[in-house]
Amino acid sequence: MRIPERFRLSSEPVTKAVRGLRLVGVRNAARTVLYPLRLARMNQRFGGPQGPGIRASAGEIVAVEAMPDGLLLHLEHGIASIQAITPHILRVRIVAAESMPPYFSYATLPEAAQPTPFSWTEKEEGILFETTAARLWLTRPRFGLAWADESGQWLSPGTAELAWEPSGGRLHQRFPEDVWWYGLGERAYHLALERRTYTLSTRDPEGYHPGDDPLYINIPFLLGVHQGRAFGLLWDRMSDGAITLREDGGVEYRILGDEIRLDILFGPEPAQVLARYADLTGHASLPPLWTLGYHQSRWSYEDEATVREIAREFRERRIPCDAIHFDIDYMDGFRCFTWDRKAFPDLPGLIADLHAAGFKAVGMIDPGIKVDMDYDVCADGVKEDVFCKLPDGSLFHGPVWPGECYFPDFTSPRVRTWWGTWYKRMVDAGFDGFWNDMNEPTIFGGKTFPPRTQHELEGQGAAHWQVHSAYGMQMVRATLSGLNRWRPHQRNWVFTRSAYAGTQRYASSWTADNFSTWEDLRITPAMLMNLGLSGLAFTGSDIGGFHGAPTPELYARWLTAAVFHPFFRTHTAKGTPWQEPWRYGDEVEAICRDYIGLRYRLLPAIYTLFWQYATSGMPMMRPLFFEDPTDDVFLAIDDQWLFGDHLLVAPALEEGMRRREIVLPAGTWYDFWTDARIEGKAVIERETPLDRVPLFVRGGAVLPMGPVRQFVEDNPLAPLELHIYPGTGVSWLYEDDGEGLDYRDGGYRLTRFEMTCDGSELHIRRTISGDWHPPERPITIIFHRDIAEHVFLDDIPHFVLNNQVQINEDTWQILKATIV
Ligand code: MIG
Repeated sequence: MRIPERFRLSSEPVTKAVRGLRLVGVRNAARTVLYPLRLARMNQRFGGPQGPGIRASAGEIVAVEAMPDGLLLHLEHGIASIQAITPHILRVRIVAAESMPPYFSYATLPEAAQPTPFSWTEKEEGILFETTAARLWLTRPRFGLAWADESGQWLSPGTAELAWEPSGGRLHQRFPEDVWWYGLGERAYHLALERRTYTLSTRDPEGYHPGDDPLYINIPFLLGVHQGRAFGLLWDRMSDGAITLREDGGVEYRILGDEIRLDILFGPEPAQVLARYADLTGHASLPPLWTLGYHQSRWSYEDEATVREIAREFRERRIPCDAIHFDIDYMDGFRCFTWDRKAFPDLPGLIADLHAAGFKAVGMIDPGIKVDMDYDVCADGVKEDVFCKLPDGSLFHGPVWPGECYFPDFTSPRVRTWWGTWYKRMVDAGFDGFWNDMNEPTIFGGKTFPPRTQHELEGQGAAHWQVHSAYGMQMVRATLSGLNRWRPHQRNWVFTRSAYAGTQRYASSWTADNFSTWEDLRITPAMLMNLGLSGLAFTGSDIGGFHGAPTPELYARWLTAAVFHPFFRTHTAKGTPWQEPWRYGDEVEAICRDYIGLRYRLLPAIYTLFWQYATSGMPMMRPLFFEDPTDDVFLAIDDQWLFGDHLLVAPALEEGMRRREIVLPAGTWYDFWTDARIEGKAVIERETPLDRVPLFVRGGAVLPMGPVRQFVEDNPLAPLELHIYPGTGVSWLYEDDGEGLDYRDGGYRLTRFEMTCDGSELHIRRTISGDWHPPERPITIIFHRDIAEHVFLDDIPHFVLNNQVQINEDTWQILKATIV
């Protein structure tokens, strides 16, 4: 669809947008009766008698005021603003109030807003608001929105309904029927979101199956793809709501409270939308390298002897592992920041021994603080006035694991600082990373905080219902800043169960309480990809399933597929059988050993993916449509994915599946296992015995790999392998010390490989940047598929043995090879 001629207007210069009120026609001005809906009324829904069933449209635009960064629109019923945040991001706020309240958001960064030239022009049909990349129509007579990108293609042709209800707002926005939707945080659905209603809230389902909704994470961000052009919609409100993806393509949005807020992100490439989303809501930082290794967890390894035995088994069996997790039972009666001195008489000693064996320790911390005045955290919290209160001033308490608990108000900077203080004890005990659970927040009995629970909300004050979905986010913010205080020179790592838009700034996540079923395994890549398309890409699932017990086949399939997930951890519920890689017989143990080993062999490439994510918002696990969003074939595929720029993964995710079809996008691909060369676009078949995950490497790739390591710091002087897959393309290798912060000041080595291949002449230009020097390890250059006959590095001939070249100095700039 193109913009009709009547909407094409000559752009007027920005200087026209002088401050001041412009009335839009006398007829409208005479009807300036502002809608009386106020926050107080919203509150009534949760307290006093229910107001009358008012449903009113926002009405017409009554007056327009030019602001430095956009327009303020006085409506018949409410007020709206349009702001150009960047040329590619427009912010729309529609508020049921007489004046525009100050902007506040936990999701977005103030520094994301740049001075952006814009223009606006009035027409009978409405007002056209333009940046260099976006066109937004503010329509008349009924106020509504329509927008198009720079190509002129309509992304949304208009508003069907914009109304205030007693409890909140409703916006029904039209989109083309053939739009595809993705993202929306954590959803137990397929990648291409089906047309249905999704709840916007954070909840603990205590176990979920595909199709259950909502879950723990609420990221109200949609990625739309229409005829190959992508765009993003961030509906930034922390109160409960719902999004209905309609059959006709439209989106119906409902939200509690008096503001509808929509940030529109323009593309047109999916990667551009995600980069803009990361600039808007914050980039994840580089995690410590060990977090990319294999993690072993269960609820719980209950005492010292068990933890020691698990660690010993990994090392004796030569199954690589970097981290052992301590679930809630390590605590003393579930009191956070304590440990059970009977089960763990010398926890610091145990963790020191784990460290000596190359393991890191990850400890769980929940938000609920046991009501117990003999417990220092509780007594101090009461004294320091950090816990959430009810409107009558009493402390809110509710039952979770420890019994009745108080809950810190993480929306207060003072309370966040207090919370961070307690981590000193944990850091001193030796814990390396932290796991924040139950922070939806969850109260036993399927509950959360009462809606009127009071929050400080950065000095502004709010009731719980207004900030519900951001509680977990603010908890991990507090956790991370505490850790950064106690370990200022180290990368600190937290992962969280609940999250809101922007949480990637503070934490990673996982998809929590799934089941040991094939259906759950099947939906996992889709869940992880949609989280990545919502900015929270460092995530994974409980390998083998949390509730229940996997068969050996299911465990093997889950673990081998999870090698190619960002977070790689086995975890299981209390009362289930042991769930370590050696519990399923020799065959599965050997498969797990090999595939966890493969994860470690791929670490140089995987770490580079995390660097890409941190710098550009590009998720590690990418849907196939990133290759070509114009071809419908790719839009729904979610049993295969791209792991970074150059790897395509297509695991068997069904019981008994010994063969499967694989869609290869355009270009040249190499079978990782056989070096067979395949020309895409093609549908091929591969055998999938239990020990085989079909894996393909893009032609033109330099795939950096290393040896099997038992943990990431093991064997630092082993050779770096550069695997060369002939073709044309650019590859990256990012390296640094893996744990410190020097990388922020140039303490890294970034290598760029640019390969061209013209028949038998293969050419690679290598350029490096950054100040860090990798350990002096040898380098092995390994040619795949074709025989390398003559290899020159900077014009010096090198001897080729077994299609490999060994070099000791990592200095070359040009590689030339003759291949046959
Ligand atoms: O009410 O800490 O999702 O991973 O093992 C259950 C015990 C609380 C839920 C987490 C799960 C963890 C469990 N927790």
